[in-house]
Amino acid sequence: MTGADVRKDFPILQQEINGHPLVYLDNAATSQKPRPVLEAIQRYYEHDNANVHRGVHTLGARATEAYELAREKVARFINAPSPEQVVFTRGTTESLNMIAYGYARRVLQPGDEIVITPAEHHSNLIPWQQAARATGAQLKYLPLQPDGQIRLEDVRQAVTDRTKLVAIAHVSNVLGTIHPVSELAEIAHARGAVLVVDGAQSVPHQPTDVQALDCDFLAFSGHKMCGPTGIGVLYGKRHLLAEMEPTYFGGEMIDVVELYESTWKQPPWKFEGGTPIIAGAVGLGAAVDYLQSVGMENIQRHSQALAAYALERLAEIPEIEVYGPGPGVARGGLVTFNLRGVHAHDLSTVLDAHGVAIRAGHHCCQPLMRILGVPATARASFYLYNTEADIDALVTALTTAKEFFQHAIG
Ligand code: 7TS
Repeated sequence: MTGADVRKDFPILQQEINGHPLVYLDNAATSQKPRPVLEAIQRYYEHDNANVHRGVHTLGARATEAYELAREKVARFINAPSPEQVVFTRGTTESLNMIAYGYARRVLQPGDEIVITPAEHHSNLIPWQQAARATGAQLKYLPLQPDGQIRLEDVRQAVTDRTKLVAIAHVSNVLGTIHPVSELAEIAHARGAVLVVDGAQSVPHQPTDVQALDCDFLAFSGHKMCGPTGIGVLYGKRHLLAEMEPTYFGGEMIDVVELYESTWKQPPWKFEGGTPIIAGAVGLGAAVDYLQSVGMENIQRHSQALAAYALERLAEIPEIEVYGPGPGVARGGLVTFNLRGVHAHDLSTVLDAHGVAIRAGHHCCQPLMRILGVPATARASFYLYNTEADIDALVTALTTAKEFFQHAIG
């Protein structure tokens, strides 16, 4: 049950934009929210709202229960060994920064190495740049194949006894490349390094099993998986979370506070200083329920089938250049491209006039844009409620845009 069957659950999709039915193809930036998620948030505020872990009153107990239930749901969703290994954060960016501050800066020594790829989202690149600067460690970039894939032999060569961290996106937000996380974990662990996985584009789209992947940390955002903005997750192996320092200090996260020193709660609570994102967690819990009711395997199959169909249809327009893995290679549910001679921003403006929402720009991946040799690209990204008809609408709008920009294309 995907595509047209679930579309009715998303009120925002039932509207026209510029006189055309909305075709929302910007899901890699953020997904839309189904009614059960919207209702869960509303219900929480209407019936249970209170601060958590404090008041000894009924609402406080209900809010705490709802918050911790959401943690259990997320833990099951990624097959974490225990809910205590799920830290609620504001999103992927915050999760990665927390690892960089609380873990990486503690373990990195001058001369140590952090292995990453040049295709990382800035959120999985700048925190490591900063950690390297602060500690005297160095960033080491894996070479990319022309379609954005990495080769395991290059990884084996790059990861040495000096490597403390390997950080990589499971699925690239620009190229859709899927990286072999469990193989990377094996290579990293053989050298005593820790594997950080940016799951922003993978967790929403495919079944995730952190134990099978054997990643040490996993970061992802609720808003890309039908949940609200402002809530995300940091999963970590138990001993690493125990070793990691909190980034924020204050209420909620302490055990005993003395005048000159304090001690912290156990993970995950020591990382959740201040009033946590309670309604956000409740919304994310409802999103997890919703996605599981559709089935993550179904969602994965659906997004990948739409990406394959999009590749096929875009190939009908010879002036369009597509980036990333070619047909027949597994990729995430997105397609990145350019119309020759036309800036992606101009292209997306014309598409918007036809009700088609795509993302244009550098997608927070400036180093990758330099490798591709372009200032920007257009990107259509799919989710469970998209249909082949959405892609047909995209292609029709692109054909119109091509005529509109004929002078530039030449
Ligand atoms: N990592 C990847 C791979 C991403 O795609 C994104 C967001 C992030 C990290 C950061 O997530 P946040 O929720 O903390 O912002 N990517 C995109 C995108 O491709 N277009 O808009 C946001």
